[in-house]
Amino acid sequence: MTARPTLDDVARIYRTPVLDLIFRAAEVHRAHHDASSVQVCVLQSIKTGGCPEDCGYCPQAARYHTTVEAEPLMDVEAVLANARAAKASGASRFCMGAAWREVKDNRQFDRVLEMIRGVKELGLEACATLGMVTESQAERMKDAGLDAYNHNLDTSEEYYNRIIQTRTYADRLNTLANVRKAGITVCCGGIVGMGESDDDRIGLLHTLANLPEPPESVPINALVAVEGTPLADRPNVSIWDMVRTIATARILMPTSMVRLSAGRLGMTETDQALCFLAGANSIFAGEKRLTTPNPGVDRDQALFDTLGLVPSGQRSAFSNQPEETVLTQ
Ligand code: SAM
Ligand code: DTB
Ligand code: SF4
Repeated sequence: MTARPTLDDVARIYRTPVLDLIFRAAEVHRAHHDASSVQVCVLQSIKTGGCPEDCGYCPQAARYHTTVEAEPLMDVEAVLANARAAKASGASRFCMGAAWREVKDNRQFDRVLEMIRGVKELGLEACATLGMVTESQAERMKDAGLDAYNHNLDTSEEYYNRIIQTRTYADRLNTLANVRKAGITVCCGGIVGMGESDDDRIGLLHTLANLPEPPESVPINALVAVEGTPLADRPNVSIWDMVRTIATARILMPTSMVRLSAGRLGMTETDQALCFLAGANSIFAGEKRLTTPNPGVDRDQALFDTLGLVPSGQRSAFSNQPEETVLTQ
């Protein structure tokens, strides 16, 4: 797919009969990536709960009564110990998440910058998701070595204020622009299963593919419905909605990493296999994502073995790419 697809283009792709859609996405995936390779990211909650925002899906929002207990910002050493363990378990990217509305220029931010420097020293890719950031904060994170910043649009502009009222779509786009200006790669995607329509998913994918530059990584989360949040009673999303969203993202953004993010515990191995076939090439690993459970490392390794997938950096005997390409990726 060339740059600047129209809403109609995106809708046409999304509504393709699902087997054709998967086939086409798989072709695009194989033309641009080693389809046997999966990027394994470990997510660490460095500051949990007590968030002032009202995101309707989020167990960390202080206003909803969930089992999440607020915890202060972690110590640098504790985070780095976990980063070392993540590296030892085969992860190549370490992502630090904080339940903040926005970054403030204070000692806590200085501590996060130290964490970023430490993660880089371990030879891992460093990613952070800390809420809204200004251009100068993004520059300071870039100077500390940050590779990627995660900030999701979550859904279409139309559906957005049904889910979040405490900040706007424009606020989110502004943070994404600040991250981009600082030369940090952008990780931006959304959530499927919040009661949005196909048109909302199409709208989100259209916005992502039409950002001044498309995000280098696109996390697609299946809603984890958490007791106490406004979305607690949402049923598990249909796997076909996940697959269509992933496949369309893959076709629209051929060179990006498409990450099968939250919600894997609610999926069978076969469901996850369909997502990989449809072009997902990254996952979050580890027992826990931020506050909700995730399949353990052993279960993921068993799934990779079944599917012939290999964490990026380790070479597969069944790779569809020449060795030099894999090594330089
Ligand atoms: N506070 C920061 C922010 O909102 O940008 C960073 C952390 S926040 C937890 C990061 C993303 O996680 C959200 O934008 C949302 O897409 C995803 N997320 C949070 N809770 C979720 C849930 N219950 N199910 C699926 N995705 C979720
Ligand atoms: C993203 O898109 N998904 C991750 C990451 N970015 C920060 C977070 C998923 C959180 C799921 C709910 C929880 O465990 O708290
Ligand atoms: Fe806060 Fe982020 Fe959760 Fe929204 S998604 S309530 S900003 S932690």
